[in-house]
Amino acid sequence: MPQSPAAESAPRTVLLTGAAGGLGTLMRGLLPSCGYTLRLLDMRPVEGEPEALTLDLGTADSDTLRAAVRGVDAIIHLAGISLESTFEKILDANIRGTHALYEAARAEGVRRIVFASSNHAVGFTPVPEAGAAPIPVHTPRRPDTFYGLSKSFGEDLAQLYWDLYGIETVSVRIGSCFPEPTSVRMLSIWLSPADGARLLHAALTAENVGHTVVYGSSANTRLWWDLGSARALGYEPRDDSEPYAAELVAEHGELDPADPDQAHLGGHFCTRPPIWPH
Ligand code: 15L
Repeated sequence: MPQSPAAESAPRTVLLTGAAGGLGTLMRGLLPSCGYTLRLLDMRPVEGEPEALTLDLGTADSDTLRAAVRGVDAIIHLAGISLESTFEKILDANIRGTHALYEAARAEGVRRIVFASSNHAVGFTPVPEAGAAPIPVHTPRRPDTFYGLSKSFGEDLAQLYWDLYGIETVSVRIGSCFPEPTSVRMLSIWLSPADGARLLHAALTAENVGHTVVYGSSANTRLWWDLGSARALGYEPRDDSEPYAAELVAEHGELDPADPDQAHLGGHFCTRPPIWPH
């Protein structure tokens, strides 16, 4: 079985796809302090980063993609449509794009990828009742959108490239990574940006991950899912959404499991998903 690189050869130069997006912008600000040199890539120009690569993973030719990944120690793959869209657009950006990136990684010998999966890969999972066990990572996948379906595909692709080629992936089912939680649902799935960087760092440096699926959130008091597989990578979250709870609950009320907008992990993605604007 292929082995992870030893700690002394832990990734240092990392390709960050989706660098111009919301999460990419937060992470490119934070990851250099963990010791990484980032190569930035996005289909749009990255503000203030003239050396960033501008290319569309879904349509770029294989030589261009190979050149983009050549020489990096690892890839953090955030690029793609991050809300709901038509199946055709999701197919190009998220499914073809992710496949093309893995092919380039295989061809260039990149051994570790951190894949931005999403809670929407399991979005139709019912919200756990108070006192119930947290949702495990091996819960059946129940995508809530074509977007969630593409994340489910990405997790399977990662498993295939591990089994076939020994390329390791940590698939991170990210909750809501924003500077602050802005809804009562987010109190359960919030990933503070600082914890996000800690989790990506753990996913890049843990040894022998094979293909590991983790949930991506802070240590929230109202957490819905099991962070065990993330902690096993060495992730130690330091933040908790609870200080934001009183104000959000006063404004919106507690979640109502009888409300179809609030009954599942994916929240309103299950009923009226936000549409990707581009
Ligand atoms: C996601 O996967 C989206 O990319 C992000 O924008 C949030 O909406 C998040 O899920 C969420 O569930 O809050």
